[in-house]
Amino acid sequence: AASGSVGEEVNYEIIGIDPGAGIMASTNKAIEDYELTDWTLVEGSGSAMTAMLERAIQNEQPIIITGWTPHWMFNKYDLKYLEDPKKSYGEAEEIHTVARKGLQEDHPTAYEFLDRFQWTPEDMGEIMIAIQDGASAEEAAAEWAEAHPDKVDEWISGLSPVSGDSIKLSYVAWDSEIASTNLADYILSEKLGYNVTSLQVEMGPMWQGVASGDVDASLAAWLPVTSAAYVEKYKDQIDDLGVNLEGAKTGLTVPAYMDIDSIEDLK
Ligand code: PBE
Repeated sequence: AASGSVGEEVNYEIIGIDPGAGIMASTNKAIEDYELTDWTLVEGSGSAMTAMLERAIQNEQPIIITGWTPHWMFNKYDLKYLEDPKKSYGEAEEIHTVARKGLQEDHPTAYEFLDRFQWTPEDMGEIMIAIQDGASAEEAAAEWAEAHPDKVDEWISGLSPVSGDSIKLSYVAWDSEIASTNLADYILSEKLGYNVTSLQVEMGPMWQGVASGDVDASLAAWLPVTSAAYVEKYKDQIDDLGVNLEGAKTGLTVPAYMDIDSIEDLK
């Protein structure tokens, strides 16, 4: 396609998600880096974005979205990332678990589990696809845990269960974090005896909650690029427990049938 036509076909709109998400900041950076002055990044939510993607694909229409992996949409649809030669979205991302200061002393069993917890994009994908196929997030997480006792044992072996201590997790309603947080919630409550509350919040409050100590932990810290603004702001007030998933990625995403390959083609 001639380069100008893609913009006209999609009304110069990139379909985004919740305004606080890191991928929105990266996309605004891409708009600057690639001088996409005519383009608008449309705010919404992860679920509104995937609904629009589904509709576009059913009609074989063009659409440009803010995509990330792990995400079930890459399993369900034939999608491609647009190349990003200027690295507006960075390189590979990893997802870290962050905790409030003092969690290790106050709840050593929960802390040790959260510190050990690490899985793969394929593992996370199994829960996301089960949810997409109609299971509730709680059911999908419980079924995954019961189907992978070897992995769960690695995370909890030798830990002493507690009797009903409270733990608060927080997460944003992105499909990847719905999967990880529901699994951690299940293991902490069913295998380790905690009374777990998983709070669904916006991204700013999620970081602020861990930094202030109102929340014990979050499994949703995408690094180094996606959460950079929050890490910069709160790094001295949180405890970074390290990677829980390697091989994540963010970027502009289109259906494979679209005749463009690079963000540069949008100019
Ligand atoms: N995401 C999924 C998040 C992190 C997890 C890529 C939508 C973001 O901040 O953009």
